[in-house]
Amino acid sequence: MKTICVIGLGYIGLPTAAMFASTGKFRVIGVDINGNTVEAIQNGQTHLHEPCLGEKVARCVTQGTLVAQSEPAPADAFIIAVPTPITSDKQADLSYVKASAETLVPFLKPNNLVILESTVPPRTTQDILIPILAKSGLEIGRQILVAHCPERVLPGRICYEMEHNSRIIGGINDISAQRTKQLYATFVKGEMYLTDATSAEMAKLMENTYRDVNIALANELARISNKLGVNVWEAIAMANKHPRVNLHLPGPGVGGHCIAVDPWFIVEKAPQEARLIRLAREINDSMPSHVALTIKQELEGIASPKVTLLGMTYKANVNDCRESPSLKVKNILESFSFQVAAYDPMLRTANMASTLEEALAGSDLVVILVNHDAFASLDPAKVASLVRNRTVFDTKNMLEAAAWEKAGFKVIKLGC
Ligand code: SAJ
Repeated sequence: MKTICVIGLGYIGLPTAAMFASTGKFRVIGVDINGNTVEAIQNGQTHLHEPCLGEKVARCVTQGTLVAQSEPAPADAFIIAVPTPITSDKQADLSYVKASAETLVPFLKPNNLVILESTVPPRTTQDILIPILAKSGLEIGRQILVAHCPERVLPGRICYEMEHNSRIIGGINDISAQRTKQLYATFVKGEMYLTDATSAEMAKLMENTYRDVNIALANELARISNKLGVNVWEAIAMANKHPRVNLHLPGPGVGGHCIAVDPWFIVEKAPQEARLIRLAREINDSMPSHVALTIKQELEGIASPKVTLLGMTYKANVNDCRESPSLKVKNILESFSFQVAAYDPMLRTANMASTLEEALAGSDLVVILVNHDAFASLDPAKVASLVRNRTVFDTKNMLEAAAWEKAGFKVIKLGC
C-alpha cells in the first residue's frame, strides 16, 4: 500500500487527506503544527463544519487509513496544503509553504512526488519550491517529481466538489503531471487538465479574480442604483436573463481566505498592469464602511442607538469568520460608540449574543449581513415585539419586504 503525507490539516488538507484515505488504497499521514488539530483528528474528530467531513474523518481514523501527527514521515507522495495569507502590505506570505517544504526535505527519496495545493503567486513552484526540494541532493524533475495542483472547492460543499470538480494539474514536466493525475484519479471524478506549474498557478488566481471583479461590478452597480432610485437586485436578475450575462450579487463586502486575498497575488507580480484587479479589491474592501455609514445615517437623531447585526461569518451557512465583512462593519459601528449586538446561528463566541432574542431586545436597527438559511424563517411579528424601532436593513436581499412592512417595519435594501 502506498503512503501519502499531507502537510497542513486545514480546510483543504484535511478533506484531501480524508478523500485519499477513503479510497482504501493508501495509508495517509496528516501533519499539522497545531497540537489541538492533531489531537482532535487522532480522536476521529474535526474542527471544520463541512457536510460529510466529520464522518469521513472518523471512519478513516477508525479503519487506520488516516493518522495525524506533528512531523512528516517517509511517504511516496507529499501534498502541501498550508495557508498562504497576505501581509499588511498585500504581499503573499509564503512562510508556511517554505517551512513545510523545508520539513519534508529530510524525508525525500528517489521516485517521490511533491504536490503543492496551496494558492500561490505565479512562479512560486519554480522559484521557491524547487530550490528548497533540491536541498535533498536529488534531481528535481527526474528523481523527485513536482506539480502544482490548486484546490478549487467551495467552502460549504468541499467534500462533494473535491470529488466532482475538474482539476488543473501543473507539472514541472510531463511525467510530474502524469503521475499527479494518476494519483488524483483514485478519487476525482471530474476532468483533469494537464499544464505547466506556472500556468496552473495563474489559472487558479484568475478564477478567484474573475469572481472578485464581477462582485466589485455588482457592488458598484448597487451604489449607482441607490443613487438613481433603481432596485439593483431586480435589474441584475433581468440583465442575467441575457444568455451571455452572469452578473454576481452585491453585498456588505467580500470575505473568506480566497477571493479577498488571491487577486493581490497577481497585483504583487504585475502592479503596473493589474489596474482593474486592484480597483475591484478596493471597491469590495470599501463595502463594509459603506454599509456602516448607511446605518449611521439611518440612526441619526436616536440617542445611544442599539444596532443588531445578523450574520458574522464571511458567507452563508459556514462557520468561518476569516476576512468577514461583518466583523469590519461591527468594528466601524463600535468606533461610532453605538451599542452593537451581533448574532450568528453558526457561531458561538464570547463577544456575541447567545440568542436571537437577546440580540434583538431594544434594538433600533436590525441589519442582515449574511443570508444564512436560518434567517429566511425570521418572523417579522416576533422581531417587532422585541425591538425598540422597527427598521430593518437587508444587505443580501433575503427578506420579503412586503411581509416586514406589514409588521410595521421600514425596510431598507442595499442598492435600492
Ligand atoms: N459574494 C458576494 N457576491 C456574490 C458571491 C459572493 O458578495 O455574488 C461574497 C460572499 O458573501 C463571500 C465572498 O464573496 O463574502 C466569497 O464567497 P464565495 O462563495 O464567492 O467564495 P469562497 O471564498 O467561499 O470560495 C472561492 C471559490 N472560488 C470560485 O468560486 C471561483 C472556490 O471554488 C475556491 O476553491 C475558493 O474560493 C478558494 O479556496 O480559492
